Amino acid sequence: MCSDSRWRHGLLALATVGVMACADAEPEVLALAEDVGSATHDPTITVSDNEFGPDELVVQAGTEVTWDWQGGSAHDVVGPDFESPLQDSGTFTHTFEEAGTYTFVCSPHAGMTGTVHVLP
Ligand SMILES: [Cu+2]
Repeated sequence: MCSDSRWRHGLLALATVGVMACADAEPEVLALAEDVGSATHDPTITVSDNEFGPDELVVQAGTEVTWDWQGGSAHDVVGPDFESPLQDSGTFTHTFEEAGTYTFVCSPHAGMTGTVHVLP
């Protein structure tokens, strides 16, 4: 009886952690907001320890975005339909063909997130 209720409690705790992790860092494509501003002329995002700079970028559809590793630690870039290797130097590129707002994360670092707004 006692062990059965402990087991249930453990399961509930695991489920709660799972939900929180998803809400914090699940890459997704969102509808594009009206007022995201105009497209940048420099579609490059620096990957440093531990943030993306800038962490928000606006581009036209069809633009190739480059992530450029400058930090000393290993990071990756994981979006809804693209994923870089886990690396500590070099670059990664992805071309955004469809309008929308794309969130991306660094999978080892929970607070390391960024957004690309793609204009039609
Ligand atoms: Cu990272």
